[in-house]
Amino acid sequence: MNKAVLLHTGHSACPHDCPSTCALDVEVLDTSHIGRVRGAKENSYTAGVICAKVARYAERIHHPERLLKPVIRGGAKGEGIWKDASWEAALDLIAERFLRAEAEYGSESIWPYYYAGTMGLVQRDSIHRLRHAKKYSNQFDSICTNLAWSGFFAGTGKLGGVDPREMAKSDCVVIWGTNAAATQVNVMTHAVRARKDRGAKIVAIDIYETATVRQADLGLVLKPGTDGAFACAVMHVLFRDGLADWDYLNSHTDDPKGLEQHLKDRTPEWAAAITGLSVAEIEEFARLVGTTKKTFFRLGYGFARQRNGAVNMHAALCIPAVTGAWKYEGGGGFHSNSGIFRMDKREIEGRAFADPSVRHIDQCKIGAALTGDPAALYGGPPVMAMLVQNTNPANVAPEQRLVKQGMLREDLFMAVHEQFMTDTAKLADVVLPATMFMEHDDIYRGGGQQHIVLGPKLIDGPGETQPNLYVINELAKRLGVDDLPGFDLDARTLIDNMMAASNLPGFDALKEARWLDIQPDFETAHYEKGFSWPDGKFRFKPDWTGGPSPNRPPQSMGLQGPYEALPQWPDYWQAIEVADEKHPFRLATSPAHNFLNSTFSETPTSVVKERRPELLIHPDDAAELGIEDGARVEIGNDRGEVVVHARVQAVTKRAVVISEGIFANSAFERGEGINVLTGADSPAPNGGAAFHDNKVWVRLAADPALISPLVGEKAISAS
Ligand SMILES: Nc1nc2c(c(=O)[nH]1)N[C@H]1C(S)=C(S)[C@@H](COP(=O)(O)OP(=O)(O)OC[C@H]3O[C@@H](n4cnc5c(=O)[nH]c(N)nc54)[C@H](O)[C@@H]3O)O[C@H]1N2
Ligand SMILES: Nc1nc2c(c(=O)[nH]1)N[C@H]1C(S)=C(S)[C@@H](COP(=O)(O)OP(=O)(O)OC[C@H]3O[C@@H](n4cnc5c(=O)[nH]c(N)nc54)[C@H](O)[C@@H]3O)O[C@H]1N2
Ligand code: SF4
Ligand SMILES: [Mo]
Repeated sequence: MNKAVLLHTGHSACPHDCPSTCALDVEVLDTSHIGRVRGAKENSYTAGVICAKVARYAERIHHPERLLKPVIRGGAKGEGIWKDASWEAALDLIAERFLRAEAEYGSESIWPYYYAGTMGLVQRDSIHRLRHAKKYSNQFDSICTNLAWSGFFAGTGKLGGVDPREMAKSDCVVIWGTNAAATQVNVMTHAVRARKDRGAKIVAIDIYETATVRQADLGLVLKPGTDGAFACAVMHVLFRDGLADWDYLNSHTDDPKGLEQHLKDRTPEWAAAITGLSVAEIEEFARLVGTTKKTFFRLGYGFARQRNGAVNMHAALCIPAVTGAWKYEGGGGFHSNSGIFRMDKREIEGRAFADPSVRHIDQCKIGAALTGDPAALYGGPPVMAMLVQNTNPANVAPEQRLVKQGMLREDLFMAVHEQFMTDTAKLADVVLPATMFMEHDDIYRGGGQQHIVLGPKLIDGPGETQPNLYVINELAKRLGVDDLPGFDLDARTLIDNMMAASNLPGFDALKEARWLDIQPDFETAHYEKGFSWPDGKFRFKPDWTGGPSPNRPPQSMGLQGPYEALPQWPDYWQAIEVADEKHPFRLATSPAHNFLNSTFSETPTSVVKERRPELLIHPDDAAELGIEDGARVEIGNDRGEVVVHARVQAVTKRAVVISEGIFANSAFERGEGINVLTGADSPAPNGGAAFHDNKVWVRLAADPALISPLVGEKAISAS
């Protein structure tokens, strides 16, 4: 028990990459310690509820293994020998190596690499100011949202939808392809309210019995990558049984007659064979959503992490357009609100100095890029130096063997700014200690809701930790670009300037108000006056390859994947890794309840609760392979193989296996994580990462001594 007394309750926002962006009340114990963290009761979306891992944030912020001092590599790469350094010396070294790479290979040989460790607009996005000022290589952000966003936007023309709080006013809430009970607990808060207050039904659609499926009134477990087939059969039934809203279809959609015709042979029998669902399940769901007008479709990211994911997202989104659910309060669709915030980040990102001729490198293809694949380098120079901030690619990126092999290159210089000695930091030349969100100022906006929430500094960071902004501004000085506008500003001024440019209140006003609710009105959120295309019609027949789309790669990269083969209408598009004789199983790497990507894989309670990397396998499959519960099993494909422990449970369809969570690579027997098995090939049309779409073989693990040494380890031991 912490004996310190409560100094005051501080207010903040959860900075993690979670659609909920909870408003937080924090027990501040003294100038450097916090106690419990709670969800703000007065915030209408958070509604006093947060996940357990953030409630016990004291475990993470006061963790004994936090990085406290800059260190410089003292032994071979990855060997783990470090020398303490002053900030001055560490930053000087980074600048010297960046300038050397620039002189020898050009500015594009430096690749600042970032992602979503913090979602704060200042601390996350200031890295772009340095990038643009120095004409360093751009990053094409592909690891998370591309497939889902492309699919949603293809229908509506905008990333926005029904107010998520309206879920509480629904008669049926369909939670599709998101394990909300684990990944965004607040969805459950509002859905359960509807069930309590008005007897609403909750439906969950996943590929295994998740916590969300278990809490649902109707749980549908289908085969991975088959949601498009399911959605088509549902719409077939809606048209067949007179449950389509023709008034709505005629006024709000592009070609409903064409759609009806196209779906004629997409029968429940056809879909049952593809999805593994029964005809009765498909009919039941179709009848439910067809007769319950106030049905809220809460569409998640997870079911889009398949190579046909954009098509599946769009197909699911077509259903409320057929039933006309959008017309009703509590009805319609929602995926992300990212299109409703109009915040002017130009100064933070230094967009004024961006040079359109500078290349982009695909974030997911970091392995190929670092190992010199010309296609991944887009004709530019090799990557010779990196600043990695806010992300852990050696663990979370696909094609992990290539990523590690690249990072172990003797001639690559890599600086990592981190809170912990992550898998990525371990492979660095310089590691800089970072503050956590309560130790610096920042501002956040929701993805799964509609608030802008301030996160002011509440306590001092430990040791010599510094915020991301400090690193960027200090490097700018040493790299000779600090005379450009923006580099002399602190976080509060950057926030004030951004808010002023966006016609929104500044830091002090927001500190008082804590958050801004910028929910668009009913008419806008429900697309009453039309969808966001020139003709105002929802598109059943999307323009996948022309026209605008969020996450569209820059022109120099072109469209991605087999985009010519994209189906015209919603359909089952067999672009996934179909199981074959050599790889009879389909593997998904779904999120773990107590981690957030690789974050929290270091906190004691999360580690205890998640235990060890495991594989959920169906009892009938396990029996055929002679695998007992708890056995060491090896899973593999052409990209590699890892050993995990079997958990024999009847929670999936046959031949589907699930490995939850992104455990640290060191949690695996051979020091290689689950992303050894995932691919970095680009799905159509806008790239992305198909983390849940892997064909694999599964077998009882052989004697470890018989297994060949791995790329990363080999390189480490050879150097
Ligand atoms: N506890 C926890 N919370 C998190 C995260 C975490 O790792 N752990 N990650 C955070 C991040 S970065 C994000 S982007 C969000 C993501 O949150 P979600 O939107 O929930 O997306 P995913 O985590 O990718 O997967 C969600 C579910 O989709 C299922 N799924 C996979 N393939 C298919 C399919 O083909 N069809 C269907 N119907 N379902 C499928 C998976 O089994 C999983 O249960 O969550 C955030 N919150
Ligand atoms: N197999 C598999 N792989 C996946 C996924 C999956 O479902 N399955 N999900 C994918 C998805 S959706 C995503 S979004 C990516 C996410 O991947 P990442 O963006 O890499 O997210 P995290 O793993 O949470 O790592 C964030 C890191 O940032 C650090 N950090 C946090 N705040 C700060 C800060 O203020 N400053 C600095 N310098 N560092 C900070 C944390 O300590 C942490 O190590 O992973 C992807 N990888
Ligand atoms: S639910 Fe998501 S946003 Fe809320 S506290 Fe947990 S991780 Fe943060
Ligand atoms: Mo994500």
